[in-house]
Formats: sequence, structure tokens, C-alpha cells
Amino acid sequence: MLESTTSRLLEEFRSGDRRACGRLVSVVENEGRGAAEVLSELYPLTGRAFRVGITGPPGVGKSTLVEKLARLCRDQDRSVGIVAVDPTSPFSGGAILGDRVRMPSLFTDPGVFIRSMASRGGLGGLAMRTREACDVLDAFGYDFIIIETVGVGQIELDIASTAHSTVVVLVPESGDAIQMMKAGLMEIGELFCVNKSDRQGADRLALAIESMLGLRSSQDGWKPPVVKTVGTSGEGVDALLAALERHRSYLVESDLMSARRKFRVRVEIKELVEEKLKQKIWSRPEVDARLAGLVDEVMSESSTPYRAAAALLEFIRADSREEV
Ligand SMILES: Nc1nc2c(ncn2[C@@H]2O[C@H](COP(=O)(O)OP(=O)(O)OP(=O)(O)O)[C@@H](O)[C@H]2O)c(=O)[nH]1
Ligand SMILES: [Mg+2]
Repeated sequence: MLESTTSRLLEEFRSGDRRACGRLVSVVENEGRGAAEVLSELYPLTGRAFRVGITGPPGVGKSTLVEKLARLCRDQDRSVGIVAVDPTSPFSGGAILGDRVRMPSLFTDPGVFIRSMASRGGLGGLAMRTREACDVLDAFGYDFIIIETVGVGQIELDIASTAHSTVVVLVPESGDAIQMMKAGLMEIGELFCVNKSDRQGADRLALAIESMLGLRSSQDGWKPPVVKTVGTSGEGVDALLAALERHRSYLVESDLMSARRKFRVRVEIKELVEEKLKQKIWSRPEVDARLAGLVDEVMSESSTPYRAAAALLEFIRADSREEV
């Protein structure tokens, strides 16, 4: 059952109240009570937005590009949702302040929603919360959703997989192509953007990326385009948007869009089950007590973490059988 405040919020959300949308994003972001019910209610409304991931090393100009992309979309009368994910900063407010300075025109536009999400000390669940925040924006009716993430690590990979198209942004001074390959950037990019093309070495980098991509085995027949941009002036951003649109058409026409959605749904269900199971297991005081005993055994060298884990699993199994 939904609490009355939550159902009122949902009603306001459905009537197009932007503040209600912001509050629902906060609800899922904080995994507050009612988040699962809210998301379940909103789910049928999702699936219309085009979700674009923008990733790359720190300072390459991602936010600058996001602002320019968002403005272009606004010129075409499309509404834009932006989720900036900052896994490194424990200060969510700081990230927002930074982007307020970098994206001034967007903060006053009613057709744009911006939210910064920080890890608050732990990475756990960040990718899931990002996806859920995007679901809320999608359900609200934002046409174009941009997810900005820094660098590449597991968390970015997870977040990238929630996007339809992932743009990897690099700059002439990013280093050579081999380094990028090592960083895992080549694998996740469906589009590559050489930003700060006003600087020397942009052509060289674009060529290096293209030859790297030539070596990359393509699983789905899409050849990632390399687009040169100057984020500060907006040069090339229209070409970037056009390339994104081509990728979207490609996904739809090749049926990859629905295949990916199917895959995401599968992942989502598994994650939700795992989350529930974890909660169920670790919230039991008797499991906690047994765990404490096993830790002591390992510490006194009468057991090993492996034997302890096996014993705990057995305990949990026996304990759940009694419960049934
Ligand atoms: N010369 C030049 N500077 C640029 C360009 N694009 C962005 N910048 C500058 O690069 C700096 C970093 O830009 P951001 O957009 O904040 O970069 P970011 O990738 O979002 O940074 P993080 O989110 O901190 O990782 C700013 O000072 C921008 O003005 C460009 O095309 N050329
Ligand atoms: Mg940024």
C-alpha cells in the first residue's frame, strides 16, 4: 500500500508537476520507503526517452558538452533530463554547485531537469539508483536523458549499460590510444568524441581512435563514429547529436533496442532479487550472532573464511527451513 503522501506525490507527478518529479527522484535516490512501489507504479510510463551516457576522464569537457547538447535539444523543443553521477565526491552539494556554474542557462529552463548524484561514501547501488532516477525522468516525459559519469570503472560500465548510446569523450592530451584501450574506454564507446579540438593533436587522436576501432571486434555491426568537438564554442556538437540520432535509429531498426531492453529487464529483476535476499539475510539477529561466532573462529585460527562461509550458508538454509 502506498502511503498517502506518496500517492499524492504520484498524482502531482502524473499531472506534470515538475517539483513532484524532483521529489520522486529524491525518493528513489535515497531508497526511501515506498521507492519500490513508486517505481512499480511508474514503470508502465517508461521506455520512451532516449538515454545517452557521456563518459570520459575528469575534465575533458563532459559537462560543457552536456550543456551544449541539452541546448540543441531545447532548440528542437525536446525536454531534457540530466543526471550527473559523481562517484568520487562524497559531497553531493558540491557537484551540483559545480554544474550550476558550468550549466547556468539550463538551471532556469523549465524544460530541463538536472540532478547530481554522489555516492555518499559507498558505491553500492549507485548504478541502480541512477537507472531508477532515469526511469522517473523517463516516466515524467523527458525526451532526452543524459547521464554524465567520470572515468571508467565497474560503476561506469554499469551506468553505461543503462544508456542506449554511450559517448566516450577524450581530449588531445588524453594520452595515446593504447592507454585508452587499457582503460577499457574503447570497449564501451558507441560514439567517440574528441573534445577540445581547438587544441593541437585532435586530428591525430581521431585517427588513432579510428584505427583502434578497426581492430576492435564488432559484435553488432555498428561502426562507432568519431566526432570532433569544441565544447566551449559548441562546434561539432550538432554533428554529435546527429551521430547519436543515427545510433538510435540503428538500434531500433536492428532490433537491438528491444534486445537491450530485454537484457536490462533481466538484470534489473536479478538485482532486485539480490537486494531483497541480502536484506533478508543480514537483517536477522540470529544470522548476525552466528557470523560473529564464525569470525572469532577464523581469528583464533580454528577456521578459515571459506569454511566459515560454508557453515553460515548451512546455518541460513536450516534456519530458513524452520521458518517455512
Ligand atoms: N579549450 C577548450 N576547453 C574546453 C573545451 N570544452 C571544455 N573546456 C574546458 O574544460 C574545463 C573542464 O570542462 P568540464 O565540462 O567541467 O569537464 P568535465 O569533463 O565535465 O569535468 P568533470 O565533471 O570534473 O570530470 C572547463 O574549464 C571548460 O571550459 C574545449 O572544447 N576546448
Ligand atoms: Mg562534469
